[in-house]
Amino acid sequence: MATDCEADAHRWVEEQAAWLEPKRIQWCDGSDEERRSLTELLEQTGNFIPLNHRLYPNCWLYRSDPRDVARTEKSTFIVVPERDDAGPTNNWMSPDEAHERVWPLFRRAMRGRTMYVVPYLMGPPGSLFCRVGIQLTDSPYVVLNMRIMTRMGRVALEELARQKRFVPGVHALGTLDPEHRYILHFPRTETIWSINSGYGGNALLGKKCFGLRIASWIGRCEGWLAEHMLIVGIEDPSGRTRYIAAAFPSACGKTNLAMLVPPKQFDGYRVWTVGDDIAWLRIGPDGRLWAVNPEAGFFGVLKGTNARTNPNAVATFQADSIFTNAGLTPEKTPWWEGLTDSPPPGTVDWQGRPWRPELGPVAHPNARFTAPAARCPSISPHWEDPQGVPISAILFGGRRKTLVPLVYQAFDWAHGVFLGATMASETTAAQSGAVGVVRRDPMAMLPFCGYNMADYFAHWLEIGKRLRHPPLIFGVNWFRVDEQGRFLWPGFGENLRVLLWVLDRCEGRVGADETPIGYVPHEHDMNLEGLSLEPGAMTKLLAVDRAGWRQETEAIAEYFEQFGDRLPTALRSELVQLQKRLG
Ligand code: OXD
Ligand code: MN
Repeated sequence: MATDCEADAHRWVEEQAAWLEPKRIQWCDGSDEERRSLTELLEQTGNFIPLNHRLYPNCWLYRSDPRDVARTEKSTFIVVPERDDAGPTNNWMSPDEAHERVWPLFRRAMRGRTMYVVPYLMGPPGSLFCRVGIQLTDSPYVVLNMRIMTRMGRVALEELARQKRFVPGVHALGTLDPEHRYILHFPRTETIWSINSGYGGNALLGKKCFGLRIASWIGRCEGWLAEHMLIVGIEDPSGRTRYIAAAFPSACGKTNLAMLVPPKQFDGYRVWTVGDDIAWLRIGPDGRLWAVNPEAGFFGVLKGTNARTNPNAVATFQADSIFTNAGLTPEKTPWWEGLTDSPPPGTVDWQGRPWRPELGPVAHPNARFTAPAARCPSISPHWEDPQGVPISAILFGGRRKTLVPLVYQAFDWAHGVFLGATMASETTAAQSGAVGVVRRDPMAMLPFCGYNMADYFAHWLEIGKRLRHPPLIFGVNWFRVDEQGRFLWPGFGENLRVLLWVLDRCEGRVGADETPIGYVPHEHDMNLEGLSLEPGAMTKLLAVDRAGWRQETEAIAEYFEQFGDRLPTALRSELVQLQKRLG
């Protein structure tokens, strides 16, 4: 006997099929057989190219449409009756407009094509965090990616029978025309529609659409958090592991931090990867914050990834992975900027053209790998624990050339929420648009919050009140440069030094300088052994430039304006106090 939820799912699939009019419907089971047949089908298109199976077993290179290479934030909408409920930082559409203007684009959108029904899980099976999504799609590439990024197929159908509801998502490739591209989220009905893109966050609906935008709204209603955060465990030589969750905007090194390899001076330390992009966090019965990674794979940025910067990622994507928009060497291996010094002669670029420097980069700057988390050498033995892992510290980081110190600690939870709410970063290639412009990206959730950002801040403040043992909150910035534009901090594995200071603070083992912006490390409390920095670099990295921060508070005041009365008074008062401390 089908449960109500299963019956609802079947009814919904039939209704959608009547509108989309696919030639056939295929329910995906996640089997190897299914993967093989989808792969064969895609290979026939010429855009899905088998890689050298000796060097990259079971790996493929995919070339997307050149107009469809990154998340398109301008096409991404929160659909709720009142504009104010989407808030000033989201694109808003009314449900009526969505039905009148966007739903007709889906009419017969799958004509002559197969509609894949992709049941998937977000969260480990059997966990309180676990949710079911069902994505309809006419893209076999999307199915193959969802198969890596989520627990997909039979396991999700089994869970469906146990759940009361699922998150429906309809995805159609359409014409890929960016002018008619829409990624719509209906938080009230927990529904997603996406048309005219087949790329990443626009099309793999489990990730940003469900995992963050819809889940952030569900979390608000149910009292938990869905965040754009990596989760990493640090094991010390005594064998004790503590966990940190960290929010950074796209393409700021989240995957590298999640898979960090300790520098050689840190013998006996191990770093464990729990997740690299999304954390769902709940208050545990012990009053601490517990986190799971709801995904099952990594959709990481290739640019700059190599055996030195991220050996764990390189080992992860060495098999069973998909490379999107990388170049291709004559040896049939993928190539991207930063993999080696220069591409081997005869390399073709991400669009399949024999590469010449005039053509621009070999790989698209937002070229990605899709790889199973279970393949990662540093994957935590606890990454699928149903209750998640306990979080000792939360980091908020951005890409800032100036002003923001390497690390500083918020005075308390409310100040930490202020710190997250006001973080800013220079834009990267992960989103369409200009690169390198400083924009406010609160909690790195600017493009991912499914409701009014001011209410989201209030929700964070509420969570803090309910936490008996809240994690400490820190700001970090790996991207400071000197007058010549050179990075002051080496980053990558060396970031462990910062994480250890953070954990020392959590244990109350070290003091700090109380500055107007928060607690800043005493240089002697950071383990800098074996690190060769420019003379004076540490002083610059830890300096608090009062005049610069005074200007920053003006920019923050202006940015807060847009939230009007909805901005929690606690944040306004944090700003006033900061201004006072700055004098
Ligand atoms: C991502 C992103 O793909 O943040 O993770 O853009
Ligand atoms: Mn991300």
